[in-house]
Amino acid sequence: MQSIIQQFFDYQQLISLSPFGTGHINDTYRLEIVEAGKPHTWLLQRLNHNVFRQPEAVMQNIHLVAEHLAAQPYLLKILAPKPTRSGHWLHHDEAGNYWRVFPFFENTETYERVETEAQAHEAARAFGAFAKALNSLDASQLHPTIPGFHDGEKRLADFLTALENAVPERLAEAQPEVDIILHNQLIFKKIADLNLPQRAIHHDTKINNLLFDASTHRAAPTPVGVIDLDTVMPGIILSDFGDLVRTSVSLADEDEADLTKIQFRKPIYDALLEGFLSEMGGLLTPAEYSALPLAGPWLTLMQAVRFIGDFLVGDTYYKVKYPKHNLVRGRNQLALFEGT
Ligand code: GN1
Ligand code: MG
Repeated sequence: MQSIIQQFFDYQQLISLSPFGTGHINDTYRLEIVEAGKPHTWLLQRLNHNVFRQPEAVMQNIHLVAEHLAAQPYLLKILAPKPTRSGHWLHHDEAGNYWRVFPFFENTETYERVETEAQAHEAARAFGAFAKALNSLDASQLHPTIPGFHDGEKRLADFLTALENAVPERLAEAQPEVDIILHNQLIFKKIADLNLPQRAIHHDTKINNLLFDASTHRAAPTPVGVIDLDTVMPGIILSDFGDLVRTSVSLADEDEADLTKIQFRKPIYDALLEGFLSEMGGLLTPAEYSALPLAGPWLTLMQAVRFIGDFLVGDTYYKVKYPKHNLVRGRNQLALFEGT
Protein backbone atom coordinates (compact mmCIF):
# COMPACT_ATOMS: atom_id res chain seq x y z
CA MET A 1 0.00 0.00 0.00
CA GLN A 2 2.96 2.28 0.52
CA SER A 3 3.21 3.51 -3.06
CA ILE A 4 -0.55 4.09 -3.19
CA ILE A 5 -0.65 6.13 0.00
CA GLN A 6 2.38 8.03 -1.21
CA GLN A 7 0.30 9.38 -4.11
CA PHE A 8 -1.96 11.27 -1.73
CA PHE A 9 0.11 11.81 1.41
CA ASP A 10 3.58 11.81 2.89
CA TYR A 11 3.83 8.09 3.71
CA GLN A 12 6.37 8.74 6.47
CA GLN A 13 3.57 10.36 8.46
CA LEU A 14 1.23 7.35 8.38
CA ILE A 15 -0.14 6.35 11.79
CA SER A 16 -2.51 3.51 10.90
CA LEU A 17 -4.37 1.83 8.07
CA SER A 18 -7.27 -0.60 8.60
CA PRO A 19 -10.14 -2.11 6.57
CA PHE A 20 -13.41 -0.24 7.02
CA GLY A 21 -17.12 -0.60 6.24
CA THR A 22 -19.54 -3.15 4.80
CA GLY A 23 -19.96 -2.20 1.11
CA HIS A 24 -20.61 -4.93 -1.45
CA ILE A 25 -18.56 -3.38 -4.22
CA ASN A 26 -15.47 -1.37 -3.25
CA ASP A 27 -12.67 -1.97 -0.70
CA THR A 28 -12.38 0.74 1.90
CA TYR A 29 -9.67 1.57 4.43
CA ARG A 30 -9.53 4.04 7.26
CA LEU A 31 -6.26 5.89 7.24
CA GLU A 32 -4.75 8.01 9.98
CA ILE A 33 -1.93 10.32 9.12
CA VAL A 34 -0.12 13.30 10.55
CA GLU A 35 -0.59 16.44 8.48
CA ALA A 36 0.81 19.81 9.49
CA GLY A 37 1.73 18.32 12.82
CA LYS A 38 -1.75 16.97 13.62
CA PRO A 39 -3.37 13.56 13.15
CA HIS A 40 -6.07 13.43 10.46
CA THR A 41 -8.34 10.62 9.37
CA TRP A 42 -9.26 9.83 5.78
CA LEU A 43 -10.91 7.07 3.80
CA LEU A 44 -8.82 5.39 1.17
CA GLN A 45 -10.84 3.35 -1.27
CA ARG A 46 -10.21 1.01 -4.16
CA LEU A 47 -12.91 1.65 -6.75
CA ASN A 48 -14.19 -1.61 -8.22
CA HIS A 49 -13.52 -1.07 -11.92
CA ASN A 50 -15.30 -4.28 -12.91
CA VAL A 51 -18.50 -2.63 -11.71
CA PHE A 52 -17.59 0.96 -12.56
CA ARG A 53 -16.11 0.61 -16.03
CA GLN A 54 -15.39 4.32 -16.39
CA PRO A 55 -13.70 5.29 -13.11
CA GLU A 56 -12.82 8.77 -14.36
CA ALA A 57 -16.46 9.43 -15.24
CA VAL A 58 -17.51 8.31 -11.74
CA MET A 59 -15.11 10.81 -10.21
CA GLN A 60 -16.26 13.60 -12.54
CA ASN A 61 -19.84 12.96 -11.41
CA ILE A 62 -18.88 13.00 -7.75
CA HIS A 63 -16.84 16.16 -8.18
CA LEU A 64 -19.64 17.94 -10.06
CA VAL A 65 -22.22 16.92 -7.46
CA ALA A 66 -19.97 17.94 -4.55
CA GLU A 67 -19.43 21.35 -6.12
CA HIS A 68 -23.12 21.78 -6.81
CA LEU A 69 -24.07 20.82 -3.25
CA ALA A 70 -21.52 23.27 -1.86
CA ALA A 71 -23.22 26.10 -3.79
CA GLN A 72 -26.68 25.28 -2.39
CA PRO A 73 -28.32 25.98 0.92
CA TYR A 74 -27.48 22.38 1.87
CA LEU A 75 -26.63 21.77 5.50
CA LEU A 76 -25.17 18.25 5.42
CA LYS A 77 -21.49 17.43 5.08
CA ILE A 78 -20.25 16.93 1.53
CA LEU A 79 -18.15 13.96 0.51
CA ALA A 80 -15.73 15.84 -1.75
CA PRO A 81 -12.79 13.73 -2.96
CA LYS A 82 -9.20 14.68 -2.11
CA PRO A 83 -6.97 14.78 -5.19
CA THR A 84 -3.61 13.07 -5.49
CA ARG A 85 -0.53 15.20 -4.90
CA SER A 86 -0.27 15.57 -8.68
CA GLY A 87 -3.86 16.82 -8.89
CA HIS A 88 -5.87 13.81 -10.07
CA TRP A 89 -9.03 12.35 -8.57
CA LEU A 90 -7.73 8.82 -8.97
CA HIS A 91 -4.47 6.99 -8.69
CA HIS A 92 -4.23 4.19 -11.24
CA ASP A 93 -1.73 1.71 -9.78
CA GLU A 94 0.56 -0.79 -11.50
CA ALA A 95 -1.85 -3.66 -10.84
CA GLY A 96 -4.56 -1.74 -12.71
CA ASN A 97 -6.55 -0.69 -9.63
CA TYR A 98 -8.03 2.74 -9.09
CA TRP A 99 -7.70 4.50 -5.73
CA ARG A 100 -9.26 7.64 -4.29
CA VAL A 101 -9.41 9.43 -0.95
CA PHE A 102 -12.41 10.94 0.83
CA PRO A 103 -12.75 12.83 4.08
CA PHE A 104 -13.59 10.75 7.15
CA PHE A 105 -16.19 12.41 9.33
CA GLU A 106 -15.34 11.86 12.99
CA ASN A 107 -17.97 11.21 15.64
CA THR A 108 -20.41 9.70 13.18
CA GLU A 109 -21.99 6.28 12.88
CA THR A 110 -24.01 4.30 10.36
CA TYR A 111 -27.04 2.08 10.97
CA GLU A 112 -27.70 -1.18 9.21
CA ARG A 113 -31.43 -1.00 9.92
CA VAL A 114 -34.04 1.46 11.04
CA GLU A 115 -35.46 0.95 14.50
CA THR A 116 -37.61 3.97 15.18
CA GLU A 117 -39.98 6.21 13.24
CA ALA A 118 -37.80 9.19 14.11
CA GLN A 119 -34.80 7.49 12.48
CA ALA A 120 -36.86 6.78 9.38
CA HIS A 121 -38.10 10.36 9.21
CA GLU A 122 -34.63 11.84 9.60
CA ALA A 123 -33.05 9.46 7.11
CA ALA A 124 -35.68 10.28 4.50
CA ARG A 125 -35.36 13.97 5.22
CA ALA A 126 -31.59 13.77 4.64
CA PHE A 127 -31.92 11.96 1.31
CA GLY A 128 -34.78 14.32 0.45
CA ALA A 129 -32.50 17.30 1.17
CA PHE A 130 -29.84 15.75 -1.06
CA ALA A 131 -32.34 15.34 -3.93
CA LYS A 132 -33.64 18.85 -3.35
CA ALA A 133 -30.18 20.39 -3.54
CA LEU A 134 -29.61 18.53 -6.82
CA ASN A 135 -32.96 19.57 -8.29
CA SER A 136 -31.21 22.48 -9.98
CA LEU A 137 -28.41 20.35 -11.46
CA ASP A 138 -28.98 19.47 -15.12
CA ALA A 139 -28.90 15.66 -15.05
CA SER A 140 -27.53 15.47 -18.59
CA GLN A 141 -24.25 16.85 -17.22
CA LEU A 142 -23.74 13.58 -15.34
CA HIS A 143 -22.33 10.47 -16.99
CA PRO A 144 -24.52 7.34 -16.86
CA THR A 145 -21.61 5.44 -15.31
CA ILE A 146 -23.48 2.13 -15.13
CA PRO A 147 -25.76 2.20 -18.19
CA GLY A 148 -29.30 1.08 -17.33
CA PHE A 149 -28.44 0.92 -13.63
CA HIS A 150 -32.04 1.21 -12.40
CA ASP A 151 -33.74 0.43 -15.69
CA GLY A 152 -36.08 -2.33 -14.56
CA GLU A 153 -36.76 -3.54 -18.09
CA LYS A 154 -33.04 -3.87 -18.78
CA ARG A 155 -32.51 -5.65 -15.45
CA LEU A 156 -35.28 -8.05 -16.37
CA ALA A 157 -33.78 -8.66 -19.83
CA ASP A 158 -30.40 -9.37 -18.19
CA PHE A 159 -32.16 -11.74 -15.80
CA LEU A 160 -33.69 -13.65 -18.72
CA THR A 161 -30.19 -13.98 -20.17
CA ALA A 162 -28.94 -15.20 -16.79
CA LEU A 163 -31.68 -17.85 -16.86
CA GLU A 164 -30.35 -19.12 -20.17
CA ASN A 165 -26.78 -19.21 -18.89
CA ALA A 166 -27.59 -20.43 -15.39
CA VAL A 167 -25.60 -23.06 -13.55
CA PRO A 168 -28.15 -25.96 -13.73
CA GLU A 169 -28.10 -26.85 -10.00
CA ARG A 170 -28.49 -23.21 -9.08
CA LEU A 171 -31.42 -22.78 -11.44
CA ALA A 172 -33.15 -25.81 -9.93
CA GLU A 173 -32.66 -24.41 -6.47
CA ALA A 174 -33.91 -20.93 -7.33
CA GLN A 175 -36.87 -22.02 -9.46
CA PRO A 176 -39.58 -20.84 -7.00
CA GLU A 177 -37.94 -17.40 -6.81
CA VAL A 178 -37.55 -17.25 -10.58
CA ASP A 179 -41.27 -17.96 -10.92
CA ILE A 180 -42.21 -15.17 -8.51
CA ILE A 181 -40.07 -12.70 -10.47
CA LEU A 182 -41.55 -13.70 -13.82
CA HIS A 183 -45.05 -13.53 -12.39
CA ASN A 184 -44.53 -9.92 -11.20
CA GLN A 185 -42.39 -8.59 -14.04
CA LEU A 186 -45.03 -6.19 -15.37
CA ILE A 187 -44.19 -3.58 -12.74
CA PHE A 188 -40.99 -2.79 -14.68
CA LYS A 189 -42.92 -1.89 -17.82
CA LYS A 190 -45.48 0.01 -15.82
CA ILE A 191 -42.81 2.30 -14.33
CA ALA A 192 -40.95 2.70 -17.64
CA ASP A 193 -44.20 3.74 -19.33
CA LEU A 194 -44.60 6.62 -16.88
CA ASN A 195 -41.59 8.35 -18.48
CA LEU A 196 -40.73 10.17 -15.28
CA PRO A 197 -38.25 13.07 -15.57
CA GLN A 198 -34.53 12.42 -15.42
CA ARG A 199 -32.88 13.95 -12.39
CA ALA A 200 -29.49 13.81 -10.69
CA ILE A 201 -30.18 10.81 -8.44
CA HIS A 202 -28.10 9.18 -5.70
CA HIS A 203 -29.23 5.62 -6.61
CA ASP A 204 -28.03 3.91 -3.41
CA THR A 205 -30.05 5.46 -0.61
CA LYS A 206 -29.70 2.51 1.69
CA ILE A 207 -29.87 3.45 5.29
CA ASN A 208 -26.19 2.64 5.78
CA ASN A 209 -25.23 5.28 3.25
CA LEU A 210 -26.09 7.96 5.79
CA LEU A 211 -23.82 9.18 8.54
CA PHE A 212 -25.51 10.06 11.82
CA ASP A 213 -24.13 12.10 14.69
CA ALA A 214 -22.79 9.52 17.16
CA SER A 215 -23.37 11.79 20.14
CA THR A 216 -27.12 12.19 19.61
CA HIS A 217 -29.64 9.67 20.86
CA ARG A 218 -29.75 6.56 18.67
CA ALA A 219 -33.53 6.49 18.70
CA ALA A 220 -33.79 9.98 17.19
CA PRO A 221 -30.42 10.74 15.63
CA THR A 222 -29.24 13.71 13.61
CA PRO A 223 -28.07 13.01 10.04
CA VAL A 224 -24.63 14.39 9.29
CA GLY A 225 -24.05 13.44 5.68
CA VAL A 226 -24.99 11.39 2.64
CA ILE A 227 -22.16 9.10 1.55
CA ASP A 228 -21.31 6.74 -1.32
CA LEU A 229 -21.79 9.00 -4.32
CA ASP A 230 -20.50 6.44 -6.83
CA THR A 231 -23.87 5.89 -8.44
CA VAL A 232 -24.91 9.53 -8.68
CA MET A 233 -26.13 9.70 -12.26
CA PRO A 234 -29.28 10.51 -14.25
CA GLY A 235 -32.31 8.56 -13.04
CA ILE A 236 -35.81 8.86 -11.65
CA ILE A 237 -36.89 9.94 -8.19
CA LEU A 238 -38.41 6.51 -7.51
CA SER A 239 -34.89 5.09 -7.22
CA ASP A 240 -34.07 7.19 -4.19
CA PHE A 241 -37.37 6.91 -2.41
CA GLY A 242 -37.61 3.24 -3.36
CA ASP A 243 -34.24 2.25 -1.92
CA LEU A 244 -35.09 4.05 1.30
CA VAL A 245 -38.27 2.02 1.56
CA ARG A 246 -36.47 -1.20 0.62
CA THR A 247 -33.80 -0.81 3.26
CA SER A 248 -35.88 0.77 6.04
CA VAL A 249 -39.38 -0.68 6.26
CA SER A 250 -38.29 -4.22 7.12
CA LEU A 251 -37.15 -5.19 10.59
CA ALA A 252 -34.41 -7.29 9.04
CA ASP A 253 -31.65 -6.23 6.68
CA GLU A 254 -31.19 -7.73 3.22
CA ASP A 255 -28.84 -10.49 4.44
CA GLU A 256 -31.39 -11.94 6.88
CA ALA A 257 -32.21 -15.58 6.12
CA ASP A 258 -35.09 -15.85 8.58
CA LEU A 259 -38.00 -14.67 6.45
CA THR A 260 -40.34 -14.41 9.45
CA LYS A 261 -38.39 -11.29 10.45
CA ILE A 262 -39.29 -9.58 7.20
CA GLN A 263 -42.32 -7.44 7.53
CA PHE A 264 -43.65 -4.19 6.18
CA ARG A 265 -43.79 -1.68 9.02
CA LYS A 266 -46.46 0.81 8.00
CA PRO A 267 -45.56 3.45 10.64
CA ILE A 268 -41.97 3.40 9.35
CA TYR A 269 -43.19 3.78 5.77
CA ASP A 270 -45.36 6.74 6.76
CA ALA A 271 -42.40 8.38 8.50
CA LEU A 272 -40.22 7.88 5.39
CA LEU A 273 -42.84 9.43 3.16
CA GLU A 274 -43.33 12.39 5.44
CA GLY A 275 -39.60 12.97 5.87
CA PHE A 276 -38.88 12.72 2.15
CA LEU A 277 -41.77 14.99 1.18
CA SER A 278 -40.80 17.55 3.81
CA GLU A 279 -37.84 18.35 1.54
CA MET A 280 -38.86 17.20 -1.93
CA GLY A 281 -42.64 17.56 -1.77
CA GLY A 282 -42.87 20.92 -3.51
CA LEU A 283 -40.49 19.86 -6.28
CA LEU A 284 -42.11 16.66 -7.49
CA THR A 285 -44.20 16.63 -10.64
CA PRO A 286 -47.75 15.26 -10.25
CA ALA A 287 -46.68 12.06 -12.05
CA GLU A 288 -43.70 11.59 -9.72
CA TYR A 289 -45.85 12.21 -6.68
CA SER A 290 -48.54 9.74 -7.62
CA ALA A 291 -45.94 7.07 -8.51
CA LEU A 292 -44.21 7.21 -5.10
CA PRO A 293 -46.22 4.29 -3.65
CA LEU A 294 -44.77 2.07 -6.40
CA ALA A 295 -41.18 3.04 -5.62
CA GLY A 296 -40.67 0.47 -2.83
CA PRO A 297 -42.11 -2.56 -4.63
CA TRP A 298 -40.41 -1.62 -7.92
CA LEU A 299 -36.95 -1.15 -6.41
CA THR A 300 -37.27 -4.18 -4.14
CA LEU A 301 -38.24 -6.47 -6.99
CA MET A 302 -35.37 -5.05 -9.05
CA GLN A 303 -32.95 -5.83 -6.22
CA ALA A 304 -34.31 -9.39 -6.04
CA VAL A 305 -33.78 -9.71 -9.80
CA ARG A 306 -30.18 -8.56 -9.37
CA PHE A 307 -29.37 -10.87 -6.43
CA ILE A 308 -31.03 -13.96 -7.92
CA GLY A 309 -29.59 -13.22 -11.37
CA ASP A 310 -26.13 -13.06 -9.81
CA PHE A 311 -26.76 -16.30 -7.91
CA LEU A 312 -27.79 -18.05 -11.13
CA VAL A 313 -24.58 -17.22 -12.95
CA GLY A 314 -22.27 -18.03 -10.03
CA ASP A 315 -21.88 -14.80 -8.00
CA THR A 316 -19.88 -12.66 -10.37
CA TYR A 317 -21.11 -9.23 -9.20
CA TYR A 318 -21.86 -9.03 -5.49
CA LYS A 319 -19.34 -10.01 -2.85
CA VAL A 320 -20.67 -13.11 -1.08
CA LYS A 321 -19.73 -14.56 2.30
CA TYR A 322 -21.09 -18.08 1.68
CA PRO A 323 -22.25 -20.02 -1.42
CA LYS A 324 -25.99 -19.30 -1.19
CA HIS A 325 -25.63 -15.72 0.01
CA ASN A 326 -27.14 -14.15 -3.10
CA LEU A 327 -30.03 -16.61 -3.08
CA VAL A 328 -30.74 -15.80 0.56
CA ARG A 329 -30.64 -12.08 -0.23
CA GLY A 330 -32.94 -12.59 -3.20
CA ARG A 331 -35.45 -14.58 -1.14
CA ASN A 332 -35.34 -11.90 1.48
CA GLN A 333 -36.09 -9.20 -1.10
CA LEU A 334 -38.96 -11.21 -2.58
CA ALA A 335 -40.50 -11.65 0.86
CA LEU A 336 -40.23 -7.92 1.36
CA PHE A 337 -41.64 -7.24 -2.11
CA GLU A 338 -44.65 -9.35 -1.28
CA GLY A 339 -45.12 -7.35 1.92
CA THR A 340 -44.82 -3.91 0.30
C1 GN1 B 1 -24.50 -2.32 -3.86
O1 GN1 B 1 -21.82 -1.63 -2.46
P1 GN1 B 1 -23.08 -1.12 -1.91
O2 GN1 B 1 -23.53 -1.91 -0.75
O3 GN1 B 1 -23.01 0.35 -1.65
C2 GN1 B 1 -25.10 -1.89 -5.20
C3 GN1 B 1 -26.48 -1.30 -5.00
C4 GN1 B 1 -27.35 -2.32 -4.32
C5 GN1 B 1 -26.69 -2.75 -3.01
C6 GN1 B 1 -27.47 -3.86 -2.37
C7 GN1 B 1 -22.93 -0.18 -7.71
O4 GN1 B 1 -24.23 -1.21 -3.06
O5 GN1 B 1 -27.05 -0.97 -6.24
O6 GN1 B 1 -28.59 -1.78 -4.05
O7 GN1 B 1 -25.36 -3.21 -3.19
N1 GN1 B 1 -24.24 -0.95 -5.87
C8 GN1 B 1 -23.86 -1.16 -7.14
O8 GN1 B 1 -27.14 -3.92 -1.03
O9 GN1 B 1 -24.26 -2.11 -7.80
MG1 MG C 1 -23.06 1.77 -2.70
